[in-house]
Amino acid sequence: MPLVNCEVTDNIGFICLNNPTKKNALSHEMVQEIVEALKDFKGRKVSPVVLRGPDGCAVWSAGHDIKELPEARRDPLGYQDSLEKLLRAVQKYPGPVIAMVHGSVWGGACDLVMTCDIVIGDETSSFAITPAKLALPYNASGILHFINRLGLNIAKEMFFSADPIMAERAERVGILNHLVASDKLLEFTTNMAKRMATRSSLAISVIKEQFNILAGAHPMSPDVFERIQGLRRQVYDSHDYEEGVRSFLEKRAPVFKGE
Ligand code: LCV
Repeated sequence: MPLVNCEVTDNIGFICLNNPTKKNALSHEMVQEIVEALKDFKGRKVSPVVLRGPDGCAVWSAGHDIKELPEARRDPLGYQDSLEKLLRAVQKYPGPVIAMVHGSVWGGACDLVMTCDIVIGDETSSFAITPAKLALPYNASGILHFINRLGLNIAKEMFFSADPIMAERAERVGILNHLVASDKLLEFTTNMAKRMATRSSLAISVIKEQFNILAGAHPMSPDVFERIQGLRRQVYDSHDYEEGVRSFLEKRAPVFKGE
């Protein structure tokens, strides 16, 4: 029995979490199926992707599968943890990943939703980050997701209280891009995805990667610095850069060639 149901409509990919008995807990197995689906969609140049729960689900996802958390004295959210692999797969997907939320979102699933590019929820949606409930040390990249999205005070309140933020406030503080009535949620989300699907997928994929680099660029690690320098070097080594400077000095319009 698959743990996620996938379909493509009008080149929009839908991934539906489907393990209601375990409240869509993000087990290794479920994460593997989501990552495989993203790989398949990427190969088929499907974009955008909508990540959703089943119709009418009370719980969108209960977060990391607690039963799979390592015993004490091992990093419970290391780089190779399946949840972390899933977050990176969403960040790296070369197109918008939209979280469509009906129901409650817990723990690592809240980080997953916050890692998606756009979040659209209805009046039943709520969001809680819960390491404080498990006496679990969250990781730096996860905390950065919340700071980038919400600012320090809301992020601290969420981590320190582990209380769910309900739909209305979730829109106010920036977790939700849009709060939509539940009977309009799929139509609204699909229409937004359809509009994005008419834009340049090349431009969107490069702009998304720039967001990834810049959002993760503080503090600037050597790897990030060198990657940004490499991108900038492609421009300042180009004919167009020379042409831009020369045309200004010769008081004429530049003739750019895109190289
Ligand atoms: C495995 C589960 C889970 C689950 N794992 O239904 O953010 S961090 O750092 O904490 C990170 C490490 C993380 O994500 O940790 C997980 C954080 N998640 C939570 O704290 C939510 C835990 N779940 C719940 O609070 C309740 O299950 C909710 C409120 C989601 C739903 O409550 P409800 O009464 O509707 P049950 O609790 O009865 O759950 C139904 C089945 O799903 C399992 C749970 O053990 C139960 O399994 P059994 O039927 O075998 O007893 N389940 C729920 N959440 N995260 N398994």
